[in-house]
Amino acid sequence: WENGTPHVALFPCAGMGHLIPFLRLAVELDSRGCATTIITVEPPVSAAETEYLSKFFTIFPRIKRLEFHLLPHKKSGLTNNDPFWIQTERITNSLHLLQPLLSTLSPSLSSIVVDLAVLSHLGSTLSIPTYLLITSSARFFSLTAHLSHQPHHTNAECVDIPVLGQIPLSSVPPPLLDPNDFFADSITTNMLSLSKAKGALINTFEWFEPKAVEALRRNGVEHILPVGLLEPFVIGEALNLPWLDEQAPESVVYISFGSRTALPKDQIRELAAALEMSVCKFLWVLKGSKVDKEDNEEVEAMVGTTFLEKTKAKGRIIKGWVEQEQILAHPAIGGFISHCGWNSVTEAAALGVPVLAWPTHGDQRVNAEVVEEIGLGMWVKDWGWAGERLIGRDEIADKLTALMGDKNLRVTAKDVKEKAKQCREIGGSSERLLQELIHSFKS
Ligand code: BUP
Repeated sequence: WENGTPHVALFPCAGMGHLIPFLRLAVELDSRGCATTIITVEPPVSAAETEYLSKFFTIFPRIKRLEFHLLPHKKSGLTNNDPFWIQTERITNSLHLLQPLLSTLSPSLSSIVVDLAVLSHLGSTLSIPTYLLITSSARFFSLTAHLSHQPHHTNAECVDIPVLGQIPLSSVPPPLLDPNDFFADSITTNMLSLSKAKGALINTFEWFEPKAVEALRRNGVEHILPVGLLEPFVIGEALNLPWLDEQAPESVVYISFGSRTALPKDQIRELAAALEMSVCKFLWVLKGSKVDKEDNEEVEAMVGTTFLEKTKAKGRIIKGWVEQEQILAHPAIGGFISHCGWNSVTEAAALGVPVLAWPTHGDQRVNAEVVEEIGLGMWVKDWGWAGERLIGRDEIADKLTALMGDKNLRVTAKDVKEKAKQCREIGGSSERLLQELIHSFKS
């Protein structure tokens, strides 16, 4: 690295949904002349994280890796049963070991971009500018900002956020309303420390979430940087799915519930039955457990051999990691049944793929509201949170037909794609913010 090159460290917490946007940002900074270091927590929770990181550093040798070895998990009095949130708790308990590690970096750091979960601990100890990268929607960030400052500002039906409007209580993840839950505690503590951050980067763009971005700015979160949609990169080989290549344009629905959601077994069966009933072709990424290392069940046992026999010509099920962004970019894909993890939403938006939102937990119902409002997709609100009720095969098949047959949705989804592209072009709203950010790293 040349003298005077700004050096930025990026610090994602747990899970692919956090790692991927941080790595995308790292590539964006690297390609614009920043020296870049990724802090990787050791050991990661999932095999996907280990494998993805190893490929990443081979493909981008200029980006450096700083391994941060965690202390064993210390149980607190808070409720925390999610392996990825347990990892986050473990990270926060180990943070005092990070600072000495950071001071060994050369050239010394000009800035650090961190996940929200570590802001309150880290922000006060570091003497360099600290930025956040928010891995959810501006809408969800707005909601957490509001609830952290006005926890009692909810009524039986909704949370009323100035400028943004109402978010129904049914969209707020229940753990966020439980002060004894680690999720709520972490979000509140860190949101109350927002002044420690010089700015909050969000993987969204002004046109996509105008009210939420404005609400954040007007409700006291001043330095909001909607720099998205962050550009994906190719990590593996080119997509090798000959079956998909043979399908007609926009005829296949892609189904995925993200890297950390396994649908209940009976729900998997109903979804399979719906696919069998439907005339629609499908490509389904199936998961049997929250953490991939524990996912040992064979596809046959999960959906039945009869289903596989009967749907041989019209669909494929894949277990394990796929290149989702490349699949969504494939001309044969015409719809996406998605849990609405924010990265999946941004990928559908960037590629103009209509979404049938099927949120399961966390920020996903709030993200589904964004999808519906902008016209990128449809959503059956009363399907509820995962496991709340069994969604029957007829209902799913009906919605799938509606998704794949909705010509207007295809048109609006393509418009979203065009708008996403424009804001990343020179002079576009996101590109301008990214350039300003890099300029501030240099000064
Ligand atoms: Br599964 C899977 N391949 O097989 P989300 C996911 N992905 O590329 P999540 C693959 O992981 P959080 C696979 O494209 C997206 O970039 C996908 O992030 C990619 O959901 C990312 O969509 C998944 O935000 O994370 O995994 O539930 O809970 O943090 O939202």
